[in-house]
Amino acid sequence: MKMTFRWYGSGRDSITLKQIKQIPGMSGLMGVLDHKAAGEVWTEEEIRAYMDEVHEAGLECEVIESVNVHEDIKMGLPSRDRYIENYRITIRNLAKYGVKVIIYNFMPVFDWLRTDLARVIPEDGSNSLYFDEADLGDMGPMEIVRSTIENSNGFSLPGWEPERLAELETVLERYKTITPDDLRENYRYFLEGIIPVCEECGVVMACHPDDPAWPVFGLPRIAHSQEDYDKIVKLYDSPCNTLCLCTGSLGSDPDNDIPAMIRHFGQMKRIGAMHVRNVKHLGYHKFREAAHLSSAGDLDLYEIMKAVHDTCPDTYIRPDHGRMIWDEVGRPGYGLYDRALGAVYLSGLWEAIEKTSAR
Ligand code: DNO
Repeated sequence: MKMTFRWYGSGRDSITLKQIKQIPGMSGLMGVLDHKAAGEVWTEEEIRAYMDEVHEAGLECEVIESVNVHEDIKMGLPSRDRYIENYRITIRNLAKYGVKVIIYNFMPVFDWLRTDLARVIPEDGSNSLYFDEADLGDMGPMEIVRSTIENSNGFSLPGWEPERLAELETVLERYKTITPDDLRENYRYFLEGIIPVCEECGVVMACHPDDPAWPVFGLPRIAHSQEDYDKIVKLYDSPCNTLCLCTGSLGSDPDNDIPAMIRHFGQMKRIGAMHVRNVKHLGYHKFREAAHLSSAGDLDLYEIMKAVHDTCPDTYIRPDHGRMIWDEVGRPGYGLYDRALGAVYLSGLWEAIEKTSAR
């Protein structure tokens, strides 16, 4: 297992590489070129500059996140071939700089979605990302986009890049005629275009789940349950077609048994990376993000780490979103303190599991 951290790049993150390096047990990053629009080529020069900086800080970067898939690919428009070609070039460029896993998603329009980015947790006065479908009912997509961007403390949020959302109304309209099966077929076409390139250059694609783990605004969503992922891995049968098992995204639906899902896909060798965090269920389609500790939420992090240890021990993990604690101001979900606590807690669980299983 390699413990990693998400970092957005100099000038785009409230956190420095030095701070990340000082978190015990941190091997490197799940990196991102935050300024890239979906469909654009990530050039060698841009990748090299990011990697040089990371390596100088004594960190690795074998995982890259959010190489976003252009909406035309998801919608199956004729222009998709151009964007798939760009994606292939990006995969090759990333491979040249040591990238082994690319985390992406195939969610129409929205990446993750929340109705409050800083909901105060009454027990301790910290705050975290929160979702209540009842609040969404009053809002509508345009309004949620506005409020999410306005409340992000001046930072861009992954998946909420302004240029991606510029044509929102047109795109939402187009999706009305696209069924989940259509979306899956478009997904197959995409995988047929890119997986052979991954096989050639030793890169694994890891599909991030829908977050929250159910359809929103009537948009088709096809990656939020074990059944969904069974279909996805069959769309293109290759060890390079894997999932990024995000415990908090999938765990927003109490019907998803996360340790069982890890064992299922881990045994199949189809887990390319893990995002690990806890979630507290508050009612129907209502939850908030919690501290990583099992007792702080509804997921059993010991069972989660045990399942990883037993079935995919070589995977990459990052502590996913954290709460905002100790008066930190930063990108919602991506502060330093709570994610650092999460990383060390998960490393502690790992050490205990390793030592007891070696006996
Ligand atoms: C949210 C992140 C996601 C993830 C993308 C990958 O905070 O986990 O934005 O990086 O879905 O494409």
